[in-house]
Amino acid sequence: MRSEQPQTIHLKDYRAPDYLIDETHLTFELFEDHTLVHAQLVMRRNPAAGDGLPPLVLDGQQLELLDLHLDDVPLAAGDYQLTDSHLSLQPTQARFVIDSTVRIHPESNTALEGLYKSGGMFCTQCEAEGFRKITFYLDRPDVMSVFTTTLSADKQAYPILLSNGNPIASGEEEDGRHWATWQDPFKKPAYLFALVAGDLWCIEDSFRTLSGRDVALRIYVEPENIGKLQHAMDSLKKSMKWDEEVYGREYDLDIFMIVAVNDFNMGAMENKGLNIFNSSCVLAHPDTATDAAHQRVEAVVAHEYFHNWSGNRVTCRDWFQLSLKEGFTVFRDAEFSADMNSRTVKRIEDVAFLRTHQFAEDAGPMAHPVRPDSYMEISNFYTLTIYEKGAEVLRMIHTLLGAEAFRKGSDLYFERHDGQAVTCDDFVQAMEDASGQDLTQFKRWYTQSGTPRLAVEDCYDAHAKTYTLTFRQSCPATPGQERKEPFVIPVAMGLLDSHGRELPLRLAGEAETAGTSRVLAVTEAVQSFTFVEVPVQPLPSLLRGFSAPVKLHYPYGRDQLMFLMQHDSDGFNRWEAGQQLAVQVLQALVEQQQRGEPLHLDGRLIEALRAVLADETLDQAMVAEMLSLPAEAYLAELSEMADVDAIHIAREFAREAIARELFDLLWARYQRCREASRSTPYAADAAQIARRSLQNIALSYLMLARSEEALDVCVEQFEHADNMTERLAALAVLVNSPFDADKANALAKFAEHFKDDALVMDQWFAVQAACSLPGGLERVQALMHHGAFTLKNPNKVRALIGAFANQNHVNFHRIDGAGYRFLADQVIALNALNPQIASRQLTPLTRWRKFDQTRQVLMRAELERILASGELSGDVYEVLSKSLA
Ligand code: 0A1
Ligand code: ZN
Repeated sequence: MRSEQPQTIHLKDYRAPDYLIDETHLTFELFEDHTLVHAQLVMRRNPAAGDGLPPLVLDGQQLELLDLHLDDVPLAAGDYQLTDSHLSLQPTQARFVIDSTVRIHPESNTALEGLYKSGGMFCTQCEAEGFRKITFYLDRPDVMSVFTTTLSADKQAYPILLSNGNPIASGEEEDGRHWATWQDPFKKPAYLFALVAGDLWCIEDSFRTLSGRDVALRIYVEPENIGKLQHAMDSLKKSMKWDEEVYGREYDLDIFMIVAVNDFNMGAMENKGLNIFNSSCVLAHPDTATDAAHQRVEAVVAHEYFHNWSGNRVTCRDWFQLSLKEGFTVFRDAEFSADMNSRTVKRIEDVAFLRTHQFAEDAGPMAHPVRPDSYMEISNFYTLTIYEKGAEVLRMIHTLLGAEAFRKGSDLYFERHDGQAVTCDDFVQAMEDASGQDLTQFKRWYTQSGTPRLAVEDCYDAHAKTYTLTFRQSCPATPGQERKEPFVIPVAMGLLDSHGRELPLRLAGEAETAGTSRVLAVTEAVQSFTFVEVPVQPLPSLLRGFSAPVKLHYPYGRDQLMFLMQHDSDGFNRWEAGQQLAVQVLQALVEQQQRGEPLHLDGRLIEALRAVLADETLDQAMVAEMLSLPAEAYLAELSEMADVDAIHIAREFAREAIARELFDLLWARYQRCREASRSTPYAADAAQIARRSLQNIALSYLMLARSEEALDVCVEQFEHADNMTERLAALAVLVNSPFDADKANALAKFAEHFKDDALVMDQWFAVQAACSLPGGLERVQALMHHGAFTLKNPNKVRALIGAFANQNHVNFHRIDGAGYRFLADQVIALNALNPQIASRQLTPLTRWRKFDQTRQVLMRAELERILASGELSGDVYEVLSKSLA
């Protein structure tokens, strides 16, 4: 909790640390009602930080100091200063050893930061600044040390004792306790420290690296989940191989461990050699996890594994550089997933997510650059901008340099900076040095916030056979940044003739044509590109593969979009044309609704989808993506002022029309998919995942017919599916249907069957929380009292409160403000338990500027009420103060 106003920390104030820690020796004595931590720090003056011996200021919070020695001499109260965040003392020599003993209370740590208990096990979360809640330390990523860790605990309750690196010794004590010592040979910052103690089982495998070393792989869980680990293990081995093949990166320790814990603030954490995962990102079994969950496990296992190089071997100098490791690692895991699954579908999913959520962040009060200039609470900066936009920045470098030069750049980066804590500038420098390209202007992507807008006009000169594209870029003002300089925007593009054939591309002044798809680098505020020898008026396909995170505006007509849907050689842009067509049609419906007119749907949307459904040659996953209308949240993001009710009505109207007009086609495809499901055993492979996604979206349309025959197939799928993907989809469709008795029956059966599986119950909560039928808030309030719900488990909070506030727009934005009041109450309660989770749940309220006057007033009032509610954490305070500014 905050005892004084939180301070803003600025990048410009960065200074190298005064002291370094060469060795860190830790001893943990774990007990049920407290833990003793002894730390021996072998320190020296940092030669790079100047002369003299400044005071040593160690970070430390919520620590009860029991004992302190400097070079074996006990220090008395007058020899040091202690505040609630620091311990200061005066060294007398350039080299010295500090010994401290503190008492901490993991058993009552509900913030899940530092050392805490999740169920019956001890575990840690130290990124970003959790280590200071474990012991007094220089808790900053540019202080890297070699760690040796000894843990001792009751042997029966905690038979497994783990930490980073390799096990080097273990033994028993007389009183039923035992101990183990681990040593990590690699220097690391404190945020990568981890320990685990518990009654855990593991599965074991091994991987032979490219240089022929055998690495032991272990995944630990509580015994009841031992049968749900194979998918994570397979994903880990694929990741290790991929990183060798694509980036030349070999694993470096003899053992790699993953531990699954139930209470975790984020997805997972890349602690050196000992990754700790939210169980939702490790456990996967066809009976209990959907295809999407399987894919998430694969992606998160890869992400954390890839951090071993992009994050651990080369780490961040300071937390302003967070995207150095996160943007790069998200880019790496996205490419891995693209290689393991369908590349186009992966890109569609990522872009839909980015445009809906990151663009909204960029347009809101918490907007910040990929490399922020300041923050109050670093936990608030694990954002979509740092992660997802950061990955887009890396993707653009990849696009501009080409795969080969990019690989040279990453090799140079890893080689040059191995064992160091560096900056985003160092990364870009390596890319420049390896490629010979100047990225000075490109670096504005790191420093300027906001989503650029790119407007495009074209002109065909039939006489001269030239075609000119003119780009105009601009970027809206964001907090602290009124004016922006032009970005470097790579625009991948092609030109289509009236038969849908791709035209060869040659720019004026070029000697030869350069294929039929190429990248234009837009660098000026206004810039034209003229193509020569263009035989006919072409239709441009722009921003292929979403080559830059911008809002593109080209005045496509609906017929042109239908044409691109059919003919564009770029799969992503075929989908994008369909989305733009749907957006245009839905926006027209929203306007009709706002004017009080009867709704009239442009039949071209139906015809376009009919063609998609009828085309048996298309990948089923693509068909499913193309049948999915843009989400309400995306339509809201695109609006100047979001009319949640009109958007919901318009979108439902369109879905019902599609269901009615295309019923027979949907029915036929559904039946064939379901039949294939019944006759083939489940596998989480790309072909089956594609089939199930088509089947499930078809089912959701069929049920809009509200007919008995649709209900029958839905209930059949719910009852007889042999996997969670089909079962949960059927449940979700039932929950959103008017068949109250079947719905209640299905919900009750599901809960009875899965009541002991926390992750499945999360799905059960989320499906109900997201249901847009009237009465949503009351249903959520009732579920808060369900025996399986607790505010102390972040997954439960996300499943019920998060799903309601983020996915259930009509109910959350109820015009009487009750949804807002509910969320504010939960944030106030969470603030006292878990500030990081409290602050994250606040996000929907921070977007108040998007809504009408009545809602704005109601939302602001709730933000003000939280602000006035008492002792606020720095996390919540920062978000509130920026949102109300
Ligand atoms: N580095 C992790 C994310 C992470 C960040 C903070 C955490 O606790 C506050 C936990 C995990 C990743 O990128 O996966
Ligand atoms: Zn990460």
